[in-house]
Amino acid sequence: AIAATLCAGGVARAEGLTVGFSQIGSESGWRAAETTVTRQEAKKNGDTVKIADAQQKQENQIKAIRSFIAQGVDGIFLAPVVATGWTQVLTEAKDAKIPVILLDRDIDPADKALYLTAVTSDSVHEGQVAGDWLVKAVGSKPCNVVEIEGTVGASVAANRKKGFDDAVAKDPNIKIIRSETGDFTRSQGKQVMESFIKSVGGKNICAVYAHNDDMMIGAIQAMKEAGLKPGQDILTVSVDSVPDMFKAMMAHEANATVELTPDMAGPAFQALNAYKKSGTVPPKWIETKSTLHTSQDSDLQQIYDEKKNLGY
Ligand code: GYE
Repeated sequence: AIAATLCAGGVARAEGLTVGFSQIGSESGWRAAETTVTRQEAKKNGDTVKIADAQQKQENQIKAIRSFIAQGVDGIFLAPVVATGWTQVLTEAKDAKIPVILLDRDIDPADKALYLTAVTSDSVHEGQVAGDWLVKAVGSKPCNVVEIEGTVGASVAANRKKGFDDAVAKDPNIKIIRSETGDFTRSQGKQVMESFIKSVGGKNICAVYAHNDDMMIGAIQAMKEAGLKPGQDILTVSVDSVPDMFKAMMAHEANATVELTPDMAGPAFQALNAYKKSGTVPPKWIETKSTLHTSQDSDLQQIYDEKKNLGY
């Protein structure tokens, strides 16, 4: 056992790290994939990850973080369900000298002293990419948009709304006529779309913007059940690029999705290892890419297959 921990020169090799990950839950296909990829990345790095599923509740996340602190983990990954209310518990982690890395969502107030780095996309930009796509797709005709928002209080929901609003505000033809939360889930996305169709009439809706693909997949179901043709009569644009969205685009039932990698943990493990083992301080923000895919692309099947191999 001792030999295994020695390098060629007889110098002790640093043992793998133990990381506690306070995960939000499994509300979307994207998040389930993020959890899977986190496990894979821990294994690849020779690290250990303990994952606590908070079932969408901040109080459960706070309990999990306190438990990780009590266990003396080497680092904590946190995907904050909502943006506010973290100062106290993150100060406790800081006092215990346990670095915290934010995954996929931000905190507010953005007290940068409370975490080592944040691995996230630019979620305002994601909304802009979605909005810019819609402006082009709509052309010069009037277009009533309904919006299905993510979890109330989550940084990404506020940001995806802002980016989209800014982009479509440039086009006087486009009007956002309804906006409601679907909490990032398929079932609520479907319910919200049903209520939009009821209140404004399917024929009066020109496009749907959903803050994630799962809600859009629910909305597509609602449109089909109401006898509408999503992807044709009603344009769709959403965020994540889960495999099922590629299926929907290949079936011409959806139009566009902004891709978000579920691999937030890879860069997080790298940053934590470099910090713990050589004191390297990472930048405060490690930004992941946002790529647009549309139903007109020729590589949809290929990307679907790649995603399926990745952890989805
Ligand atoms: O887009 C959505 C998930 O925080 C970026 O949360 C993440 C979002 C993701 O539930 O599907």
